[in-house]
Amino acid sequence: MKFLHLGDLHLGKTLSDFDLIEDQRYILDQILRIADKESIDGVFIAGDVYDKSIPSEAATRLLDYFLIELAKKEIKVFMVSGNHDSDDRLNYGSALFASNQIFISAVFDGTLHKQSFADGDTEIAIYMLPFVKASQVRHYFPDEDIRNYDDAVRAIIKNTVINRKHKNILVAHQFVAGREEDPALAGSESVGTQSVGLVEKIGYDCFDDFDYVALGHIHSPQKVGRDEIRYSGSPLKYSLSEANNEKTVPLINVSAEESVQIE
Ligand SMILES: [Mn+2]
Repeated sequence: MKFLHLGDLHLGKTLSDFDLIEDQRYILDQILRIADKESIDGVFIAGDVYDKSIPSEAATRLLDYFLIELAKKEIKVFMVSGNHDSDDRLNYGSALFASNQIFISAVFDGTLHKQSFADGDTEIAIYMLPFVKASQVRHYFPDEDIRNYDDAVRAIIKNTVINRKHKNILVAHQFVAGREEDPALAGSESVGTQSVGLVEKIGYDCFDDFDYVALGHIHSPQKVGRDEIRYSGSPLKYSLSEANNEKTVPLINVSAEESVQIE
């Protein structure tokens, strides 16, 4: 199966007084064209779907348009919440949307939910982790000592049964890094996040069970630790720190082969 990895759409964003909605529609149309041309089976949307927890009407119309166009092409959607999204608002209608292969996981309920698909002899499992803080996770795992983001995500994965014989993909919106300070992390969405440093970071080694990790949160496209743990980056430049970014759309080909192919 072939997937596009998107994140940090920030629909409804304005830069100062400049409304980006037309630029956002333009870039989503380009992504729809890529999806057509490459015969894409599914799209990951790794959080920060909207820019604000109460999105503008124009932003909700644009997401509606994008999801409907994908559904018309019978492209599956795997969407999780980011720190800019309201969990409950993004979760609206998710049980109904699932019947159109639009899978939304925006509220953490104690379980890392997955969707599984057979592709020939290959079973592909797509796990969706909404944006979580330690305080949202702790009470589900009373036996674990959960103090920070790293503890929280590790506890969730540890309490999830993952079959390594399958191709396992995770969609998540978190601040993931190596154990060391990584200069490649320049381009995070906020300087504030970077200055907090290791406290907010999740070590990428907790994702060893996954064949691909589709991350959102950092707006510059980059891998973290290994090629298969990746930030797609935002589709448009949303801050001066992204001025020199080359924006990309990772295309992930998951097959029976040992490793996933990334273009
Ligand atoms: Mn973001």
